[in-house]
Amino acid sequence: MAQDMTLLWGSGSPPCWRVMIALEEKKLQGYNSRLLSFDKMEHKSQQVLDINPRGQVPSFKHGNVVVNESYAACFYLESRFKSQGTKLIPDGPEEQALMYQRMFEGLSLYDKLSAVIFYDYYVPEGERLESALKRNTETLVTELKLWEGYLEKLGSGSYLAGKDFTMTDVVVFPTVATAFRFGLSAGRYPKLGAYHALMKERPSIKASWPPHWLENLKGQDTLKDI
Ligand SMILES: N[C@@H](CCC(=O)N[C@@H](CS)C(=O)NCC(=O)O)C(=O)O
Repeated sequence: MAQDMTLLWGSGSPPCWRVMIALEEKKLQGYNSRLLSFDKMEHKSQQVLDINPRGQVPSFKHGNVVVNESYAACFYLESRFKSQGTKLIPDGPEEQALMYQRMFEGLSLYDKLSAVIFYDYYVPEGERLESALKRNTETLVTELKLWEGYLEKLGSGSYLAGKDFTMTDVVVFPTVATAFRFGLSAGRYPKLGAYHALMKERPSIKASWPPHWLENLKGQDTLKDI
């Protein structure tokens, strides 16, 4: 079944990683996996543009179905392979509401994290301001504390939307892992640290861990003091 699926992806890209985790959880190993190089601008190649006119990854195709947005691809896989692998959307209305709430809040976390760790990438040299980066960092700290509080409330050993692993973990974990890769301290954020450690043991996470993180075990220290 998975042979008619193609995923074009980049190492360390949280949106790509979401789709890879979903594919693993839904037991769809064996898909055509094409790792592209951002350095070589392969995400702007014709191969990508043919599927995704934005020239972005993930670019995902299943048979004739193209679904590139990472959240959309994850929902598509869950709905198409509902009874296969891990059930990612709980049945209970309250559990479902929390799952949706947290997964979309995850986009705020991702934006706020990106505004700090990719500040130099997004803002041209002449337009960078220390005050802006400081403000972005404060905004990120507020956001991280919110997530720390959510996990605290759920109790130890919890996932992001409750006691069970859900779609929220599929889409938000890559952002949490990226924060730690950029030096976030598990000492300052112990609940997020414990969640990160718990998730690192999960087979779908191990199988999809960014290859360049494995090659170079040491990440950046951008967030070490926040
Ligand atoms: N909203 C998209 C975002 C995809 C995205 O931003 N991909 C990045 C890699 S993390 C990319 O391809 N950037 C290159 C570009 O925008 O030119 C999704 O969630 O799939």
